[in-house]
Amino acid sequence: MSKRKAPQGDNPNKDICDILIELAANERNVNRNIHKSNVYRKAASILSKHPTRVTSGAEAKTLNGIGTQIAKKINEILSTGKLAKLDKIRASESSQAIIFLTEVSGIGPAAARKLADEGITTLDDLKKNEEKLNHHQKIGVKHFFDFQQRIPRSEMVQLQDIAFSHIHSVDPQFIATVCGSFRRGAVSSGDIDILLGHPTYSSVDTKKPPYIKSIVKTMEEAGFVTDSLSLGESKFMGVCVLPPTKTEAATDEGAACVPPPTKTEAATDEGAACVLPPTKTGEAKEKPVHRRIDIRLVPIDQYFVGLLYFTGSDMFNKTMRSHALDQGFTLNEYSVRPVGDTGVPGEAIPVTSEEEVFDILNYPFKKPEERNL
Ligand code: 8DG
Ligand code: CA
Ligand code: CA
Repeated sequence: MSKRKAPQGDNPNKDICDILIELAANERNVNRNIHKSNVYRKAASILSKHPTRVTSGAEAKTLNGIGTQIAKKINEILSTGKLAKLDKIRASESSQAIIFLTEVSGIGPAAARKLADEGITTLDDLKKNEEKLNHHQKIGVKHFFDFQQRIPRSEMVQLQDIAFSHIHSVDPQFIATVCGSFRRGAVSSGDIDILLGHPTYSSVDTKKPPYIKSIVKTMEEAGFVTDSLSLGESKFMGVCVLPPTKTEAATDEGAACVPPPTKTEAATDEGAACVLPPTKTGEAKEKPVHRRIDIRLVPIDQYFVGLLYFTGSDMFNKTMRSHALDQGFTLNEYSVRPVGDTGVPGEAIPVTSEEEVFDILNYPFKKPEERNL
């Protein structure tokens, strides 16, 4: 999951949600208690959709997904404006270091603790200790500030168009969908998630075709993909970037760089930032930001179950999986299968659309935009 989450819009309980999200990050990254982390995340997600300000823990507890412990914390926040538990976490240097380190792409909770124990706690420390980092983590450090920024939807559309043109230049028969938060209609996304299928590749084929490698090679040659984090037969994780615009290209050659449009002396000092000239709309343009890209190849008979899974949200997936179990089915990213009396899953049920999966599970169809749990 990408580490930057979308900002919440109008939310009368935003302060409480922010605290719960911080507690969730602490449980996941510092205590490595995924279950507790998910309990806090679910509570924050439910509360963020509540239309009015909650006035007590008891009121919050009437919402499905908020239990006694969280209700108590809500009472404390409402009466004191803060939470002692969180103040303690914030005061702990080692917790703060671990939480920061896990913001770097490729550094998980275990690696973060190890690095923090060795006294490596800042971005500078990471840069000075590159030999302790694996390839993915080095790229995470290199693009730290870029990866912190969410991708506006307009740029997602551009990235999608470029990615699809490369994919279809390899073979026009590929079926590709940008999933994740983009497919759920988000105004911004953490990364670009592409699901890929090909009509001639199905799960009966024992050998995986080298599609991903051919596509990534094409994207690298075009300068669209700049770094690879991992490249396998069914999954690529990497970095991509929009091509520079004409003025940016000129600047890169040192021709069109102008001083910042400000009259302060400091700004015209030697070494002051070089900004790109205003575009036609009058806005100064910045260099394109490097973005995380994931491409997953799935057999065509698993495409629609994969589409459902990779569209998410992960909270929605959890809800759907538990609903499936209630209905006597097991659902994952590969298949939907009936579970017999013995508890052993049967054969995958063939599906040719997302709607069919909802039908099988007797769950009212939700459009992607309705899956933002
Ligand atoms: P974002 O990138 O805008 O932050 O959000 P996202 O698109 O919803 O999240 P993502 O981390 O890029 O994951 C894409 C989808 O993959 C997600 O919506 C649902 C599915 N997914 C899960 N569980 C997990 C998981 O543990 N890790 C990842 N990477 N994906 C998961 O359901
Ligand atoms: Ca995503
Ligand atoms: Ca992703």
